[in-house]
Amino acid sequence: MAIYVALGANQAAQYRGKTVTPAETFLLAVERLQQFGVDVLKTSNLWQSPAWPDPDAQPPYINAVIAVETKLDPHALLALLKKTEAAFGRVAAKRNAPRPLDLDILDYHGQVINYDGRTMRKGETLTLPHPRMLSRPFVLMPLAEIAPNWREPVIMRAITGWAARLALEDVAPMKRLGALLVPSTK
Ligand code: PH2
Ligand code: MG
Ligand code: MG
Repeated sequence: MAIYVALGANQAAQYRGKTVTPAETFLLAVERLQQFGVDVLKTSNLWQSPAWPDPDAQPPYINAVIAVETKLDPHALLALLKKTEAAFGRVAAKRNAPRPLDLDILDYHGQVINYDGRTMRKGETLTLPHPRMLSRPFVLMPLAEIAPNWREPVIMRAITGWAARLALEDVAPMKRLGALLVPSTK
């Protein structure tokens, strides 16, 4: 069992005085995570999909999933992800607002934290597994690439089962763009 982190972006980022595209942002962000004690074991392809839930109001997203290992506990890892988002110009905004970088912990060694099966509990900052990942093609498709045997840790349903529940109209617009080429630390 590993730790899985989802990456998302639908805006250019500002990083060290330069404007960078979402694909460049992912590479730089992963390098930065490696510098702060996160080993990257596997990376998915990059996937493009319409912004959910409002595809006409926002640019499409680029998404990917990485498998990592780290000595950081879930809360320390979350803090590092938030700091990394901020380093790429992410500012606090409304839920689902366009963003230069989103880093979400999907699963941390199967740990279940603050989870009620559907939503983020009010006032909680960390919910595991990620409560909305199971209905999102832009999370499930890249996760399935690198972890075809993954199971949701609460009811242990396989990822293939979750993917089969997705609506075709949500899956059909997904476009696979090619690999996220991160130098592995392992
Ligand atoms: N993330 C969101 C909201 N909507 N849509 C796509 N296609 N990809 C995302 O990563 C995404 C989204 C909030 O985190
Ligand atoms: Mg997110
Ligand atoms: Mg997030």
